[in-house]
Amino acid sequence: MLNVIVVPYACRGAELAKFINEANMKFLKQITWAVIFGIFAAPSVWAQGGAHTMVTASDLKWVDVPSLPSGAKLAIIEGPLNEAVPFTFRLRFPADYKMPAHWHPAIEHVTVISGTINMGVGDKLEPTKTKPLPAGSVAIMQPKTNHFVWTKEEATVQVHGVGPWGITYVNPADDPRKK
Ligand SMILES: [Cu+2]
Repeated sequence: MLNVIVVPYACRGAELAKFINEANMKFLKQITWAVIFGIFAAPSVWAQGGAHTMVTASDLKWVDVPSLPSGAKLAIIEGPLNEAVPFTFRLRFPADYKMPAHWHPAIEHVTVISGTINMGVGDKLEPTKTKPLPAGSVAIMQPKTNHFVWTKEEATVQVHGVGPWGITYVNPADDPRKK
């Protein structure tokens, strides 16, 4: 996590202390966010506060996702995910990946960028009850709707919506954060 503090010109004494304090608060907020979502390296490409943002694929910072079964990678484009603001992120699933039934507190818009994912609705992952979604496909899941995903090949999806975001597994035993 890179935290660059730029000290403004002619800023000294109490002002400097206040400035550093504010920078620290911001840093602490980032850490809190990282702990909540179990992400330990905050990407530096976040778009915040309505700034015009242009991100190329090579700008993305891929990190592990402790809230998902191991093997998936996440890259945040816009956030933070735990606030009531628009968010955009990408998830990359390896081949033969299984994401057990789960739900989200906000609408989930999924756009398949590459590969094919297989998605279904229900309380339990059933590979025969899914629809293949190849690159270019879109899925829109309503809040608290149980759904599941599996892959045969590596696939990347982009997820966007309005936070706060989260994931709850139908069967708590499936939650890797509790293992
Ligand atoms: Cu989901």
